[in-house]
Amino acid sequence: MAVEKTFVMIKPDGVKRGLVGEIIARFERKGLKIKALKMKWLSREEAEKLYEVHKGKPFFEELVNFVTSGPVVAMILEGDSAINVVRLMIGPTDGRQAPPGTIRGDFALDIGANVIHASDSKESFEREYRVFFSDEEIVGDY
Ligand code: 3AN
Repeated sequence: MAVEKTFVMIKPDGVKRGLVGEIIARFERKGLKIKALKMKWLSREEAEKLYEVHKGKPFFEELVNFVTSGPVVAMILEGDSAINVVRLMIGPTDGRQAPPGTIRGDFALDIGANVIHASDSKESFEREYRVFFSDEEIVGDY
């Protein structure tokens, strides 16, 4: 399989609850490499850009309000099949449906406040990471 990069964002609920270290530790233990890492409080414009595919959906306003309600921690992870591997590790969107052992399954009980976001495709990755990082901020091989 191919080495890929993916974009991950620990949402304001995850940051406020002190789950940043726990979540990053899971990705490191899995063998994924951190290629960029940043804490940031998103503006409305940035949040709308990040979630532009959901524009027009009934939960869009709530989603933008939530993701701008506190700082988030964003990162780029790299590894074999990283996009799919990270999606499996975070679990389904609704924390109530997410299996134990997944990040949402272990830490979320809600569909909106679900602790973490991760890109679902190469196209999403390409769009999403640019909301946070310039190409110069992605470290080289180590
Ligand atoms: P995922 O984050 O699992 O890829 P998406 O892309 O379907 O889920 O949804 C993006 C974000 O929108 C989710 N992380 C979630 O916080 C929010 N969301 C999705 N569906 C709902 C909903 N029905 N009500 C409230 N928020 C939602």
